[in-house]
Amino acid sequence: MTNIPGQRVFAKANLSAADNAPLYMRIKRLIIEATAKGDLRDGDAIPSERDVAELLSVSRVTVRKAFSELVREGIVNQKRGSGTYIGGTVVRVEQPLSRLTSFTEDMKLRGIVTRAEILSLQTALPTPEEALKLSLSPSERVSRWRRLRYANDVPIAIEHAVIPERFLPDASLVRDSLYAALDAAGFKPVRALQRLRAVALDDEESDLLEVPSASPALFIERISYLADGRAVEFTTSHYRGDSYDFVAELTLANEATA
Ligand code: 16G
Repeated sequence: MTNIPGQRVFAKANLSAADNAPLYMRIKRLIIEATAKGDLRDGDAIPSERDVAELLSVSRVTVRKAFSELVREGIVNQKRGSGTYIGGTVVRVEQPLSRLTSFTEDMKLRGIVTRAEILSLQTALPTPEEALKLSLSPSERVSRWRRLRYANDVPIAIEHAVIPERFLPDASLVRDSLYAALDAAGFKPVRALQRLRAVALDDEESDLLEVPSASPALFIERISYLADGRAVEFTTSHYRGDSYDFVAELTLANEATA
């Protein structure tokens, strides 16, 4: 058995027989308590299923059940062929709700490497909803990008952006950043309205985001505007529920204006 930091936690452990909780829950609790006490830290390796089973005199099936729940809850992550480590694989990002930024800018500020995979790109007449959101006449064409956004190589959002063609006549110019392309064309948005709600991902979205089917996600709709008031972007996105915290600053309502 290799000597790794997590081994001490299990070597000292005593799964109290007086405890009524199922064994796998007691193993989970052991790991969670060790992280709370600082005995196990982010990035620490924990012993293999087989080693934990041996150290605690329990079956491997029990340990597997505890590990798979811990993975699902983002407390540990498993790297194929390498082992189990404390901490989730997904970066967790805080986005202030009052600043208009792009995905690329948001991530760059945090030193996170991003990329965008274009899942589909089309230019067509707007749907009635798109025409309404972007205040377009039904004959004004739009381009639509469906992109999978990665943070440090982990897929964290699916974005569907709709932009009137007149702002970006050559849709192929959009590489990693839509806002950079809009900026280069002289149409970077300066203001946006955003609404968000919780949803469960469908099977296709779960596959793309590499999470179990029906995992929770944030559905976000953004309409952004140019300084002259024209709508330039209508984007709907699904963000993995475990990857983004949206933070809003609240001030006490002034009684005179409330
Ligand atoms: C953000 C915006 C999205 C925008 C994108 C541009 C949210 C919820 N959405 O992801 O509306 O299209 O940034 O990013 O914040 P890009 O310039 O990196 O393509």
